[in-house]
Amino acid sequence: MDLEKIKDLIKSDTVGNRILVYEELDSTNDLLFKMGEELTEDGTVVISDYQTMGRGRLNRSWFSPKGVNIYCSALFRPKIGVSESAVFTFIASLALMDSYESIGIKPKIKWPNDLVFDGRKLAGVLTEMKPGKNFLVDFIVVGIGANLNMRIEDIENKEDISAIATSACEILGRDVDRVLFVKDLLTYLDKYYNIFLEEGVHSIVAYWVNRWGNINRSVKINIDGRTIEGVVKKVDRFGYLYLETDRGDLVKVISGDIVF
Ligand code: BT5
Repeated sequence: MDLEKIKDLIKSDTVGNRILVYEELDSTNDLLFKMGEELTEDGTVVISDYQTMGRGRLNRSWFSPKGVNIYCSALFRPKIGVSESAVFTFIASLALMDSYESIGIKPKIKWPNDLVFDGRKLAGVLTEMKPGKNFLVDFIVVGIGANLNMRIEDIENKEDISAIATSACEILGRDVDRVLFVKDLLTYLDKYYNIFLEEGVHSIVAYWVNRWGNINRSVKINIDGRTIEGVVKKVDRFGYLYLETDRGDLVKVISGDIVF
């Protein structure tokens, strides 16, 4: 399988210092989370060519057809409080943005965890955390699903996905090299992880906010079926949004889905 080649290409000290590649898994996040309980090193990466039970947030599923996209997870052992773990979703989005830009695609970030192109979902991030002692993180598993060579015409029978998704090959009109894409992705994850280690959470939030580009813009957010609208005033170190509504209230949004 071509993805095996990635093991020879990554030379970083942290992200990808150990890479496990599988033909098939239920979910890369599930395997790495189990490994994390047994003291797996910071930066360990699991990649699978296919997932039978790929997961999104809130018990949603992540469609993971064989041999076309990237499904990978990375384990981190940062010294941060449990409430700060959302910064790893930001680290993954930044790495994904840079990786897609390297192949000529400029996606947009959709808070909190999506990459979209022309309003269609190109990639998603699932960050899961094991709490340790004293409200500190034991470990974090960041799962990344990146659509590369999946053809929307091939998944027309999966209407829930084909109506909202896109992929690199749909945008570029040609297939992309999955190995080179994962190489970039892990290299950029390592870059942003090191920025986080050297400069802290604030620096990553600042990079992310800058790329997101929605400060002082009006957004609509769906929260459990209710939509609220307001102007984004800030994003804090926990990844929460602060919206100013037209009544002048400042509302803190912890989770939800941005509506276009
Ligand atoms: C996400 O959740 O976007 C996080 C996706 C993370 C997937 C990776 S793959 C490697 C690792 N192992 C796992 O088991 N998971 C991670 P969320 O924001 O909840 O979005 C889920 C929604 O996206 C679904 O309900 C669908 O509407 C849509 N969706 C599912 N599969 C998709 C795909 N391949 N492309 C685009 N949209 C998809």
